Amino acid sequence: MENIEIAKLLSETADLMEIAAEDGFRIRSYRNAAAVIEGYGERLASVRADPARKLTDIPGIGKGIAGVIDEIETRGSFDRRDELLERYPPTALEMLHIQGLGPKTIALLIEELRITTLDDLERACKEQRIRGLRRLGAKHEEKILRGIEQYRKSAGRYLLNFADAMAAELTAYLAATPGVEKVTPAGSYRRGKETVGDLDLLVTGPGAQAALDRFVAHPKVSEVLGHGENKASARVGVEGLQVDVRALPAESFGAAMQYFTGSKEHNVALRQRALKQGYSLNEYGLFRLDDESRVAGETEEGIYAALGLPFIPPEMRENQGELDAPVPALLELADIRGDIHMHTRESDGRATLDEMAAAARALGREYIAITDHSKALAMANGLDEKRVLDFAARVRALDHEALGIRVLSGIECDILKDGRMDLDDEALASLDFVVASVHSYMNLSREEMTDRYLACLENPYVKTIGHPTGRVLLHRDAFVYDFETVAAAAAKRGVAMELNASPERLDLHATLLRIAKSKGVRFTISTDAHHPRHLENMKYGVKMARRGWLTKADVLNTLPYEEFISSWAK
Ligand code: DGT
Ligand code: CA
Ligand code: CA
Ligand code: ZN
Repeated sequence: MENIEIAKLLSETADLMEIAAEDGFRIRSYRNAAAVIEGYGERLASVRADPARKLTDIPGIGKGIAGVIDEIETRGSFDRRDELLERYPPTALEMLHIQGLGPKTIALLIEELRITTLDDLERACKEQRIRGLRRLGAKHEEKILRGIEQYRKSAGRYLLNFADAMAAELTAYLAATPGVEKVTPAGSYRRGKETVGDLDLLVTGPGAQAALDRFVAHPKVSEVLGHGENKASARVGVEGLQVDVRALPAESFGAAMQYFTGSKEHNVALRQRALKQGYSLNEYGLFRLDDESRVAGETEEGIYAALGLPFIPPEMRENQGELDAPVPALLELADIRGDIHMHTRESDGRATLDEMAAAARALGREYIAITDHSKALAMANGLDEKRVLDFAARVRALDHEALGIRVLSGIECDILKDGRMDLDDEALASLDFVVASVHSYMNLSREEMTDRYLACLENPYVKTIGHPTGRVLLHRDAFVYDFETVAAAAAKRGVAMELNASPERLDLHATLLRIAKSKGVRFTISTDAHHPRHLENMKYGVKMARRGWLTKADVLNTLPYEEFISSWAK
């Protein structure tokens, strides 16, 4: 059995153990082992076959797990998994992905209501059979129904950072095949879409077909879906992301990149334009209709140029007017100078101010704002007024020269239900930077939520609205409110809107960025980092900004520090 299959069995079993409320330590050891095995460079089968070696020599694999692996290699499963699968239907694993359903509730639903499919679960909610079960009420029924809907919409899609890691690994791997000249990602991933359905990779060079053979033999491939002369498709990783790899001749590589980057809608519009100009466009090139001669195909630029168009950046290829408007000079990662929304151990972050500052400096940032949570988020140990004043004084006393980066004292202040700020004016006034965010009462009516944001914009200390729609990708929909009205008010009040660069949020998204920009809004792009590593997520924010056609001038944290500080004068 391949490592990836073993890893998958362990990881699924850990999920089932969670539903069975087994010991947390044990569950973690299964998850840990699954991660180790997935990333292990050599087949476990060959370690087992070698009398000089033991599975337990691999860090992360103890005696218990080694025994389980032996069992898996001998009969394809193991006792604990079989027991759990007898108790719980396979749908239990799916149910874990539904927002609002924890392992305890799932166990209850299965044991008390004999729920075995998502349809069962949906019916039980609609027939109001969930209320009355221990701890559960009508609210849970609504929440589960919303969760099911969300799950059905998001099933089979993956976050951009996950696709990014897989794309980087596979691109490097394929590029190392002798005779491969270029490996390029295409599809929604190249367009920087916030979630991807599958990953599309294009390969060219005399070794391209050998690269397909190598691809299907990659240790992370869990299932080969197809393997022909010019294309191979497979599922990779425990998560089962589909990857399509295509081998292409050099003379049509540009045409293929254009075609397979999409979007489909952009391609349709482009083909229509080509036809009007007397050409046909397909994945092999741009051809004259009269004599079928090839006009372009080696590069994407050549194709756009032959059609009288500038090069259209992949992020703009969504058929949202990009063929008819001048192409703006889109924002680039190198334009970003500051990162002005991040957390430390003061609230729910994982590192200290010094550690965050050092990591941000290493990424070339010139300034950061530390914006821990305010007291309404008690679970995150949010700051009250006294702690805010102390913190502001502490930051004022920092030796910024020695730190090598400017640190702004800030807060991510909760917007209360009625739109008031969670902290008093004195506390807010002591800080350099205030992000105002909604983290509670997320299901208010459209009117109430609109009024809440409008009231918040009246506060003179608020500099930017954090993650303005509250969406959590694949999990939670955006809040419902009159976005245009709020954006117009923000522009008028000189309050910016945040583009939260966390790959779980990417909030605002492209459409709303364009609407807000049309209302005169300026933007901040921040990582909302809770760990130094998250500071690298800025690149996803920049991708989304490009999808929203933003330029450097639209984004305040592209300004040098002094100008950034003075840009908030109202
Ligand atoms: P995804 O994978 O759902 O996130 O979205 P895409 O855009 O990556 O879609 P995918 O993987 O099905 O196909 C990759 C690109 O190939 C797509 O963006 C445009 C092109 N393509 C695929 N099928 C068609 C088609 O039937 N017509 C046209 N014009 N283009 C297509
Ligand atoms: Ca795709
Ligand atoms: Ca595809
Ligand atoms: Zn937040």
